[in-house]
Amino acid sequence: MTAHSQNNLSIVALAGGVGGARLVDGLDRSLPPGSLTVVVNTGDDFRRWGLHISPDLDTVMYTLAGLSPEDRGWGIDGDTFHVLAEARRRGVDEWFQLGDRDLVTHLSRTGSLSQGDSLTRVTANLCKTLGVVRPILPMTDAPRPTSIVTQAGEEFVFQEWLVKARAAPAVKEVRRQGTDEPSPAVLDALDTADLVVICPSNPYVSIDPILTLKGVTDAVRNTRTVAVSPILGGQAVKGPLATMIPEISGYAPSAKAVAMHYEGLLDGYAVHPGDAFDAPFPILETNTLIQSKEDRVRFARELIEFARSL
Ligand code: FO1
Repeated sequence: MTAHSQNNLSIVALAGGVGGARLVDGLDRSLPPGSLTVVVNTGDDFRRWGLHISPDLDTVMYTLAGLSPEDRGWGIDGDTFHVLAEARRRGVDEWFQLGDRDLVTHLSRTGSLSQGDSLTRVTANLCKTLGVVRPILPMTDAPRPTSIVTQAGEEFVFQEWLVKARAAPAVKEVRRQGTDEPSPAVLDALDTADLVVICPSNPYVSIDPILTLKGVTDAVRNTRTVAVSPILGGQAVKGPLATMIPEISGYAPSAKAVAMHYEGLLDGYAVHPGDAFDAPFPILETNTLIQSKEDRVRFARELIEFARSL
């Protein structure tokens, strides 16, 4: 940690999915301007109706814009689905629910990308139109799709496994294709960070896609890093992680199993009451359930205090 930053940490949060977005929202509400950069997984990105969909970028962006539904977490609160209903009326068997207001994001992103803009620039412009001032960086500007290899030997595009197949087929392996180059902005942010926060996101499909980009794990290892467990009392708040852990690692789902996955990277770890274990780094044991806005801010402040004390 650099001397100038004792009072004003420069923080990089690694995030993906709804859990990550909720912590990022708490950090956003607790930290002064200029002190937080969010690096977001784009391994979930895929094409639907010819449009470039970036579910995790949009979940973080809508959450910071105050547009996300609190219960579901993704998409836009109160959105309508007239386009989807019309497509279904015409016989399109559509399983991915794109809302009418949400579609504006995908249309705009796809149009700008097709004119040669980078995903980093496109994301910054989308954020601007929604009044989001925190820098939200896609982990890379090039495609890096995640796929799921099942124990039955099938390979699914990530969203087809998660949404269409309802994450039911047991997972053998998570694969990544495409680039392993992070965007220059991501490397710059990590280079000047005093603290990395690994959000309570799925380690296999949200955080690993970021960590496995060239130079990222080394940068994280060389920076003070705290993670927040996405497993609370053996359960994931949202998503398929609790079944993925035993399927992929052979361990029972626990905060400890996630920490073992991040071996060598953590200087501190936040877990839910009852989830603490003997670890070679300090553990913050506190209520990590952060659904409401108040809880997000309460927890983000506790986490920053904890990280400062390390
Ligand atoms: N998740 C679902 O379970 N069903 C959907 O139909 C769905 C649509 C959707 C549309 C836009 C968007 O940004 C996210 C959407 N999600 C949907 C969520 C998304 O599949 C996952 O939350 C993330 O990819 C997991 O990180």
